[in-house]
Amino acid sequence: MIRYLTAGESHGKGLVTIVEGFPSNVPIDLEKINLQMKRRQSGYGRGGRMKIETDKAEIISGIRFNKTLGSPISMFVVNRDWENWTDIMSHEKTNKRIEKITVPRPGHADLVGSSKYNFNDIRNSIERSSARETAARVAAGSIARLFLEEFGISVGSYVENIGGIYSKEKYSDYLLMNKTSEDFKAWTLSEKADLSPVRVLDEEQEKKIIRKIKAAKKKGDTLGGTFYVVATGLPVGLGTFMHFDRKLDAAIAGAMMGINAVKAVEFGTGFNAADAFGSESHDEIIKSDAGFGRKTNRAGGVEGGTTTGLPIIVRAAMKPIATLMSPIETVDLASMKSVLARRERSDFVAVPACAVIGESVLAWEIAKFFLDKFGGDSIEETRDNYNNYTRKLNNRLIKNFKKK
Ligand code: EPS
Repeated sequence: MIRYLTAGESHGKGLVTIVEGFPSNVPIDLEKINLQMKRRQSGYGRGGRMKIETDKAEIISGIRFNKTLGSPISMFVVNRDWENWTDIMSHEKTNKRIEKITVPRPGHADLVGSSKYNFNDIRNSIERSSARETAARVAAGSIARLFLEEFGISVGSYVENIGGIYSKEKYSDYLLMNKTSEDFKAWTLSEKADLSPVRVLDEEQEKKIIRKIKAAKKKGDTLGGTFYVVATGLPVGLGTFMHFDRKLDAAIAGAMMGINAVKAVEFGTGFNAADAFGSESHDEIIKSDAGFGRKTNRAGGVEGGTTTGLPIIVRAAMKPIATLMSPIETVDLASMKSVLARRERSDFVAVPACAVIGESVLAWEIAKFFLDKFGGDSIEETRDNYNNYTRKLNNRLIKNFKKK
C-alpha cells in the first residue's frame, strides 16, 4: 500500500511531502518531477505569486543514484515568498504588530476554518486551505507517474472550458467513442494542450478565453471551468466491485474532489448517461486480436469499479477562485457588521493548473491500485507479477468458458 502526507503553509518556509510504500529500484528523474512542478505553475490568469515562485522538489530521502530505495521518500518545496512573511508566519510569538484578518471570503475556508478551529485570526485558516498545498501533491503524483511510466501507463489532461467558453469541436467525443487514431489519443491531446496558455485544444477558443479572462480581471472578478484528465495503457482489473471502498472510480472521484475548488467529477459520459437510452450508454464488446475490445469507451475506462483496459476518462469542474478584487458581501467577525470581503493577492483563473493537479492525483490513485494488485518490494518483483497476470489473462478466461 502506498500513501502520502503533505505539510506546509502557503507562506511558511515551504511544503513537505512524504511518500511511502513504493518498491525499490523505480527509476526517478528529478527533472521529470520538476517539469510537473512547473506545469502546475503555468496558465494564463494566475496571480502575482507565480512570479515569485519557481517550484522545485528537493529530494531529502528515499532515492539513491536515481532509484527508489523502498524507504520513505521525502521532498521539500521551498516557498520563496516566505522571506516576505517571516514576521507574519513566525513560529514564535512576536512583539511586532501583526494585523489580524477578521473578514472571511465567501467560498474560501475562512469562516468554517475559524469556527471549527476556534481561531481569532483568519490567517490561520487561509494558510493551509490555500491551493499552494497542491504543489506538494504534484510532487507525490510525480513519483507515481514515474512508476506508472515503467508499465506504459501515462496520464494527461486538457481544459474543456473556462468561463463557459467551449470549443465547437467536442474533443471528448473522440475519447468516448474510443477513436484509436494517433491524433485523438489522449496523450496527443494532452501534449497539444501543453502548448496553450489555457490548456485548450482550439486556437479560436483560446483567444476567446483569454479575452474573457482579461475582462474578468478588469472587473476584479474570477472564472472557473471544466477539464478532462485521462490515463492510457492500463491493464484490465485495477480496482474491484467487491467492496465500495475498493472501487477505483470511487477513489479517483474522491481524490479529484479533494483538489481545491473542484465541485463536480464525472466518469465517461457521466451526467449525460442519465439522459440517454441504455443502448446508447454502454460499450459493446467485440472480438479482437488481443481477445476482446470495445466499440466505445462511454464508461470512461471503468466498469464495476474495475479498469476495462481502455483509457480512464474523468471530467471535473472547478468553481471560480474565491478571492475577488471586486468583493461580495460578508460579515466582519470583529465588528459583526456587513462589509465587503477582503481582497488579497490571488489567481484570477487556475483551471489549467487544476488540470495538471488532476493528472497528479489520478496518477497517484492508479499507482495505488496497481501496487495493491501487483505488490512487490522491488520493481522487478512488481513487473514479474504484472507480466504473469497480463500474459495469461485472456487465455485463462477463454479456457475457463470453453465447452468441454
Ligand atoms: C497558489 C499560491 C497562492 C495563490 C493560489 C495558489 O499564493 P498567494 O495566496 O500567496 O497568492 O496564488 O491560491 C489560491 C487561489 C487560493 O485560493 O488559495 C499556488 O501555489 O498554486
